[in-house]
Amino acid sequence: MIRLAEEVRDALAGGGAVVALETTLVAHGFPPGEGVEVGIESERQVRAAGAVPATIGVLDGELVVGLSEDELSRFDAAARKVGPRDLAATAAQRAVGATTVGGTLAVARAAGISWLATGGLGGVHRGWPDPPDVSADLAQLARTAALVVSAGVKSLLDVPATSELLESLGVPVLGYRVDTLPLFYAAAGGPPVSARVESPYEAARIARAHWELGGNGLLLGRPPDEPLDDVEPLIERALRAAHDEGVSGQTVTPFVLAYLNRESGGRTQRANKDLIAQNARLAGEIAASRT
Ligand code: PSU
Ligand code: MN
Repeated sequence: MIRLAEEVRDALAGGGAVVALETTLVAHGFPPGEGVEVGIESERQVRAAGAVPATIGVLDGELVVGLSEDELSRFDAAARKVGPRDLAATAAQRAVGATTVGGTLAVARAAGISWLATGGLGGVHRGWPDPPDVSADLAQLARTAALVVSAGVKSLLDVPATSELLESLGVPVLGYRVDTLPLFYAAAGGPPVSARVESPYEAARIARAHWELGGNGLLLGRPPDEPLDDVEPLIERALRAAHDEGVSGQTVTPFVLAYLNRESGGRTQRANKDLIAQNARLAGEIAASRT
């Protein structure tokens, strides 16, 4: 059921550096057509760092590890959003499945990939327990020995609550040259990280030590190079609009992202694209660093 691209298989067999990339952001994170470009740029960044990208998604009945450009272009808004629980059904039903971080981690683990890059991790929604929505990304990270590089968690979530839950689950939250978890668009103001790292090499060393101890997932928060520090009021307005218009569940994130993009004159979307590329680059550097 799992199909590895030849390049990925060869790299893994040679003990080489491979970085898993998700497809939910490709299919559902950007306006039609633009997500694929973001996915391709992430792959380029991983390569520039000296590692091999493995973009993961469900296609034609298979869990594909290392989608080709043609295959990637089939991930549009019609794709299912696939978390860990959805992988088997999506493959068996031969649907196109865009994997979340959680879904991607589950496949990466089966393929033997230890590094993953994304924009923002899922987590605890604001207002919990109403809605009682906690992303499956967290539980999957807690049971997968992999390091995820992100700009923190999705902008619309409750970041302190997510950070507390990660602590309960025993997931180290590292900060890349910062002492607090980045807030996606914004760099400062988040909860403290459990350890600060100064280099890709140090991040890789900590991850391997954690795995040697039987630990599983780690999160590494990398603040965007050009943070937007004034979007929080806009996020609150977007969430109120979603609530007022009865938008809930899986459709909240696309609604909020589109709202932010429109109201910020495109600034949030540019920032989102940039930080995804920066995270991919860093994940590539960590994967390629020899420890
Ligand atoms: N961050 C974004 N946009 C997204 C996501 C994260 O800015 O679309 C995706 C990621 O794939 C993440 C997923 O794994 O949302 C989490 O979704 P949920 O909260 O439904 O588990
Ligand atoms: Mn959710």
